[in-house]
Amino acid sequence: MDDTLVDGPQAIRVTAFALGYVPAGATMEIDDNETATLLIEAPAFVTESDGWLPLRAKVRLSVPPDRDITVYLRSEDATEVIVPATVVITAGQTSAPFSLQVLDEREVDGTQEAVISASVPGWGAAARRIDVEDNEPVKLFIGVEEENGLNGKSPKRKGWSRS
Ligand SMILES: [Ca+2]
Ligand SMILES: [Ca+2]
Ligand SMILES: [Ca+2]
Repeated sequence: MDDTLVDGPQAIRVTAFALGYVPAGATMEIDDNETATLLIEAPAFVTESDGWLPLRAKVRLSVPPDRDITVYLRSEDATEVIVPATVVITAGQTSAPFSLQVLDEREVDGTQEAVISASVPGWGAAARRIDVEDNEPVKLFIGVEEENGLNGKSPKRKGWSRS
């Protein structure tokens, strides 16, 4: 079905009637051929302390759709950032905001690259990298171990340590 509408993949209900048979239905998906480009806008840097970032990211379409478009979201590293499963760009709009949840773990893991992706079946996908900075305090200290008398041989040690 080639129309001029930017309407995304559509579920077409095909119903067959035949004398003496109960109506049978089948659903198939027809991909739209009026394509639009999908983009993700999101902060380039976040920190683990940010936690819940309400509506701080956005999916954007190059042209407004003629009907509501469901965009599927995915976080490639769900240990760093969580995104909702879907967001809907309503007809006539070119963007829809969504929230980010930055996870705060206790691991000293430095800055991690978290990639989030958005896709509309038949339209391809978009991806966006978010650098998630660690918030674990890194304590530097000089430790001097005391001899504990075990064989009298425990060496005194100086060192750098992270905790
Ligand atoms: Ca943390
Ligand atoms: Ca961490
Ligand atoms: Ca982390």
